[in-house]
Amino acid sequence: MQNKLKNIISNFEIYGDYIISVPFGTGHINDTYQVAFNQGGTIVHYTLQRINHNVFKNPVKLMENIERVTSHLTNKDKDKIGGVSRKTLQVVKTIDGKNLYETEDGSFWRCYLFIENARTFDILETDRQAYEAAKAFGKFQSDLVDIPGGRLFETIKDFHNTPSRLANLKEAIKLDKVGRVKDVQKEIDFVMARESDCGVLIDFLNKGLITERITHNDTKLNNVLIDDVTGEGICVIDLDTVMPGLSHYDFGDMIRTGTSPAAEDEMDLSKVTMRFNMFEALLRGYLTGANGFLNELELEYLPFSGKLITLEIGIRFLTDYLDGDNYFKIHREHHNLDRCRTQLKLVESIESQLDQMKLKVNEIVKESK
Ligand code: ADP
Ligand code: GN1
Ligand code: MG
Repeated sequence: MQNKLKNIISNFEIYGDYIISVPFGTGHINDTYQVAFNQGGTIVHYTLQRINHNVFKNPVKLMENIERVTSHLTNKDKDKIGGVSRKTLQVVKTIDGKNLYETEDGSFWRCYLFIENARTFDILETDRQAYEAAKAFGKFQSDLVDIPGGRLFETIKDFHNTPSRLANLKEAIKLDKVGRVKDVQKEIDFVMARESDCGVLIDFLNKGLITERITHNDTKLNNVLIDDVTGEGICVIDLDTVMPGLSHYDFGDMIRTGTSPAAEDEMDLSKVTMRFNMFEALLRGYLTGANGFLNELELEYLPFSGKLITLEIGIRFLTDYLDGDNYFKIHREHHNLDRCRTQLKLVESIESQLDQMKLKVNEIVKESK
C-alpha cells in the first residue's frame, strides 16, 4: 500500500522526499491519508483522499464545485497572505494542472494542504467547542450566499430529501435482500410512526416558505478543524456535499453529532441523550456565524431539524443494513444496525425536549434584537 500511495502522490505538484502515508479520520465514505514529506529538512504534511465514486458518481464535477467554493472562501478571507489561507481547504494540483488524479484502475484521488495545529472531535467535550464549530458552519453558509457562477452541481441527487430516503427504506423492506427484516421490526415501527415528519421541510421549500441555499450537507462536528491554541473553529472541511440545500439540514446535523456524549455506534443506548447545554451552545454559535440571514420560519424549525435529520440518518443506516451493508463502511457485524439504534434513541431524546428547545430559540432571537 505504501508504494501505491507513494506512486499516487508523486502525480501531485509537491516537492521534497516522500516519508510515509498514514490512514486518517473516521469517515464512512472516502479513504483519507496524511502524507509526510521532508522538504529541505522540514516535515510537511498533506491530506490525500480517494473519492468513493460509487457514492460520488461524477468526481470531476465534484472537484469543480470544491474549487469554486474554496476560491470564493479564500477571496473573502482578510488574513490570507499570497492567496493561501489556513481557514479554507487549499487544493493541491496534479503536475499537469488538474485538481484530480485518476489511476489506471479508475480510482480518483485529490490532495489538500494539511492544516497543522488543529484537530477534529468525534464527540464534543465542551460547550465552547460546540459554539465554535457551529459558528464556523454558520459563517460558511453565510460566506457562500454570494458565490458567483450559477447553481452548484448536485453531487448526490436528493441527498437530504427525507421522503425519498423513507421510500428507499420501504423498498429495502420489500426486497429483504439478506433476510434481516424479521430482526428489526421495532426499528421499522419507530420510523413508520414518524412518517408524517419526513416531508415537513421539503413541503415548506416547495411552497416557497423557505429558501434553497448553498449548504454543506455533512455538518458532522468532526468536519470542522478546531485550532489547538485559540480553540476557534478554524476551517470547515469535507466539502464533497457542498451544494444547494436547506440550512436546516446543516443545523440539524450539528444537533445530531454535537449534543450526544455517546459515539454514533455506541451499543449502550442509555448513554445516548441530547444534552441541552450543547444545543444552546450550537444555537448561539450558529446564529452568530450565520449573522442574521435566516427568516422566521427557518428559525422556528431549527429544533425540529435536529429531530428530522437524526431520523433521516437512522433511516439510511437501517436501509443499508437491510441492503447488506453496501454504502457505509462497516467495521463489525451489525454495525449499521447499532448506528441506526443510536439515531432512533437520540430522536426520542430530542422529541422529549422540543418544547424547551423552541423556547430557547425565541429567547436567543429576542436577545439579539
Ligand atoms: P471523510 O469524508 O472520510 O470524513 P474528511 O475530509 O472529513 O473525510 O477527512 C477525515 C479527517 O482527516 C478529518 O476529520 C480531519 O481530522 C482530517 N483532515 C482532513 N483534511 C484535513 C486537512 N486539510 N488538514 C488537516 N486535517 C484534515
Ligand atoms: C457519511 O463521510 P462521512 O463519514 O463524513 C455520510 C453522511 C452521514 C454520515 C453519518 C456522502 O459522512 O451523509 O451523515 O456518514 N456521507 C455521505 O455518520 O453519504
Ligand atoms: Mg469527515
